[in-house]
Parts: sequence; structure tokens; C-alpha cells
Amino acid sequence: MEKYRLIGVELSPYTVKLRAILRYRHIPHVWLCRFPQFFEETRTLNPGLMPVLQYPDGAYRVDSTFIAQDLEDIFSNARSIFPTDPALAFLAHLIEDMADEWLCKMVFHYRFSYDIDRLYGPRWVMDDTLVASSADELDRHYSIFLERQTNRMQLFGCLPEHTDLLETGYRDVLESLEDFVSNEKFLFGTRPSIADFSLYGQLVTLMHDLSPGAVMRRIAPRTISWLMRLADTSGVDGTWLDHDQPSETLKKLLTMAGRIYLPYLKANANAFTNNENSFTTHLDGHRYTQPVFKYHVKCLNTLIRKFNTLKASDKKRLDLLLEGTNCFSQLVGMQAN
Ligand SMILES: N[C@@H](CCC(=O)N[C@@H](CS)C(=O)NCC(=O)O)C(=O)O
Repeated sequence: MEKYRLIGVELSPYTVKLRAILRYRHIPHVWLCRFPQFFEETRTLNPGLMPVLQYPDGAYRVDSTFIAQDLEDIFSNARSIFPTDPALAFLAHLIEDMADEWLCKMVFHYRFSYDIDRLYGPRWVMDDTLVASSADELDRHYSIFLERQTNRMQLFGCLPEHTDLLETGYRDVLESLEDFVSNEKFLFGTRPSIADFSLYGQLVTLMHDLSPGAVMRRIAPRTISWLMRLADTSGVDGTWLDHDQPSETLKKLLTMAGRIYLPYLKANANAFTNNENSFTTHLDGHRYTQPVFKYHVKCLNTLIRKFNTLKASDKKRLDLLLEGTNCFSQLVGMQAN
């Protein structure tokens, strides 16, 4: 076998993120939208996440962030998705992390909160998941899946009282992008970065779901075209821009990281260190409660490690690039556990 095999479903943000990366990077692969096959083949994988990428040597791997970095090491110098400037590469990583770990709460919130969305997306996921099932079988699996995911909402912090925080945040992301996106314009230049692909994964999923999709159609129609183009950028040849003057969009996304995402990660990590099971904090003026999430402790540690390995001159530039975003002061002086 020479090709990579990507196994997942269309409505999984991390699956389509990784598929878009494989396409942009011209990495030979096949796409398998078939969950039972994934399940049979990968029964023993832990954690059991989607997507799974099978490498040509037969090994199965999960975690789109880890895989994206691993593919950089394997296919070095070929259509990299990490800006060459270390300070910008750090910012791309920060936005990737926020998209993967915070915007996903918006996906979960919309998909399982509103009747219209509960009827649509989860049924599609199950339809992708089952091979040739009858309408009755589909209904049965759909009900089981819906109940399971609804029960997990509280684990992810998707509580009714967080609606305003999550929905305002969603509209803010769309409004920031809408002013900026155009053909072959990406966050760090005229070529896409890991940050664009992560935003793509979450936002295109929100676009498919009915209520967040209606919001997007109303307030961010150009963002929809931008997402559609990001699905397959195999023909894009661009350059990284000199970003000592970051775009307003980049600034707005980083401001969200400074006001919401980093304070969230820190509150979660503090609760973990203090052996607490859950935490309550304030994020951008909204009260927020969630059980401690261990994976997000790891995310914060990775960000801190990346920040701390930057040279003093890159940190100095980051201080300027991040001015007014409240990010730099939260990162400086922190140690990974
Ligand atoms: N950090 C992982 C997250 C992947 C993930 O959470 N995938 C979801 C589907 S979108 C999943 O498989 N969840 C398993 C479950 O719901 O049991 C990545 O980047 O790939």
C-alpha cells in the first residue's frame, strides 16, 4: 500500500480538516467515509477518535494536530502549512488550538441544543456511519447517538447558560472573517496555514448544521465561499506574507484567544492542579462552568512549551504582534507542568 487512508465522516470537523490538509499538501491518500470499516479495523485504538489516518506502513494514528505535525516531518519542505517565521508559526498554532478546542463547543452546542439541528446533523452522521441501513435501523441508531451526545453536553461545557458566550463568539468569528476573506487570501498569506484548516473544519461543520448555517448565510456569505475553496486548495500556490502588520482579522481572532481561550485553558489547568473535578470562571464577562478536561491541560502545556522555546527576539516581536490582545501577558513567565 502506498497511499494514506483517511477514515472518518463528513460532519466531523477534524476529519474534514485533515482531508483538506492532505489535499493541499499533495499527499497521496484515499478518503473512506465509512464508520463501520473504521470501527472494525481500528477497534483497539485508544483513544477511539475520528478521524483515523492509516499510514502506508500500516500504522493507524489519531489526533489531527499530532498528524499534521508528523506529516510535516515526513514531507518536509513540500507545501508546508506552518509559516516559516517562528513568531507567526506560534500564532498559527494558537489559532489552530482555539479552533479545535473552543470553536468545537459551538459545533456541539448548536448541533445538540435546538430541535431543528438535533433532527438533521446527528442523522447525517449516523447515515454516514451505517452501511445500507433501512430507515428503521437508521432511526434506531440515530436515537441512541442523540441520547449519548446530549448526555455528554455538560462534559464539554455546552450548558444552556453558556448559550450567549458561545453564540456571540460564533458571530464574532464570522464577522471578523467576513471583512477579510477573498479568493486565495488566508490568515498568514496567499497560502493556507494550519490555522485556516482548523477554522475550516469547525466552520464548515457549523455551515452544514441548520441554525448556525442560517446565521452564516445571513451575516457571512463570503466566508461560505472561502470555506468551500479551503475544502480543496490543491491548486493554490502562494506565499507567506510579512506580518509585522497583522490584519484586523488576525488581531480579532487573537483577541478572542486572549479574552476567552487562554483564560479558559488556565482555569481548567488550575482546577486540575488543585485536584478539583470542575471549575467556574468568568470568560469575557460570562460565567462559565465545566468539569476539568485533561486533554486541555495538555493543550496549554504544549502552547507554553512552544512559546518558551522561541528565541528572545521572536518573543519581542510577538509582544508587538499581540499588542492589545491580552495574550502575551498570559503566556509570558508560565511553565509547562
Ligand atoms: N483532537 C482530536 C479530536 C478528534 C475528535 O474529537 N473527534 C470526534 C469526532 S469530530 C470523535 O471522534 N469523538 C469520539 C466520540 O464522540 O466518542 C483531533 O484533532 O483529531
